[in-house]
Amino acid sequence: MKEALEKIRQAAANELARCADIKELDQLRVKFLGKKGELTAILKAMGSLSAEERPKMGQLANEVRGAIEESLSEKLASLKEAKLERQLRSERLDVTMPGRLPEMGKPHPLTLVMDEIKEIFLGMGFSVVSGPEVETDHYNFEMLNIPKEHPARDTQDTFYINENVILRTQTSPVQIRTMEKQSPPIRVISPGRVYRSDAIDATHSPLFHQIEGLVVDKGVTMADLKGTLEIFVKRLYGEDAVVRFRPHHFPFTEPSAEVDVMCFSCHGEGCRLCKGEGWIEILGCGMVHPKVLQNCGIDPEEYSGFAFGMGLERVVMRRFNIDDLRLFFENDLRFLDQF
Ligand code: 2NL
Repeated sequence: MKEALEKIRQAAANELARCADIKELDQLRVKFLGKKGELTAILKAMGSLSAEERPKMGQLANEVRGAIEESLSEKLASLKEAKLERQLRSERLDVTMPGRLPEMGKPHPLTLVMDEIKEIFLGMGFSVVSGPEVETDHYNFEMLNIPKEHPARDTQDTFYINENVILRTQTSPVQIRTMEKQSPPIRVISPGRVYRSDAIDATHSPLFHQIEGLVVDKGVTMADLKGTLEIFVKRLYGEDAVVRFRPHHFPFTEPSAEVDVMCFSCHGEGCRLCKGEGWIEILGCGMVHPKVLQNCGIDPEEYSGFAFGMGLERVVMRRFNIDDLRLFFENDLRFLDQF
């Protein structure tokens, strides 16, 4: 029996030394000290010993149990420590590492210049109005004195939703709606998206942006139109910008004009930028046609007004020397990050 106890002590010491994880250690505890364990089996057999032998063996058995228990708890402590050590190593944080830079967004170049243009007109007492992009033939054409046979109304040029509903081809319908609702004096600009049934290339897009403006009051003349637009162009392009008005035709204004600014590259000589013209066209304008005023319930005998319209993309392209309009709509950050 003594040899059996010594064997258990030795076996426990060997197996504990080899044991490398906590679960396995628990299995060893059961194996050596459990109710069905090796030591318990020996204690049960103690009854067959003589009265002389029993206490000695009992003492030895207790000693072996004590030794195994002590080794088990030492081993448990060292396994736990090793586990914590591993965890600390694998979860180590380097608090000195630089932080990740937050990616800052920025305004689109079209938004940038649109805001600048709005700001110029707000500074001259205009307010900004907006309206639907899906419009009726009535507001987009009829009210603007655009005749039935006008090429702009062709299905080749305009997106038709149905016979009477279209995508607006200009932002003028917003100003028509303003004149219907508001009585003069009116000083508004209407910036926004407009649509034309064009194939996409470097200078055309089925979606682009327009800024239109409208002033209606008593005694508004062509001089007001010229003064206002000249100030606008100089604020946009610089005080030394040279402006010229050139007769034109629009169905909704009479008289009508186009506004050119002298080419800043060749100063009127003619170069590649202005295609040899010496001048660059930037907007169309005119005195609001009496029929248009009348259509909106404004008496043309009492009131007069001027209106103008310009395309935003072309202004932005010239400002930043951009040669392909498609860049505005492709969301390529290599392009957008430059502004
Ligand atoms: C251009 C020319 C223009 C207008 C737009 C307008 C609006 C109303 C009444 C009369 Cl409600 N006219 N707008 C007038 C003249 C020219 O735009 O070349 N746009 C890109």
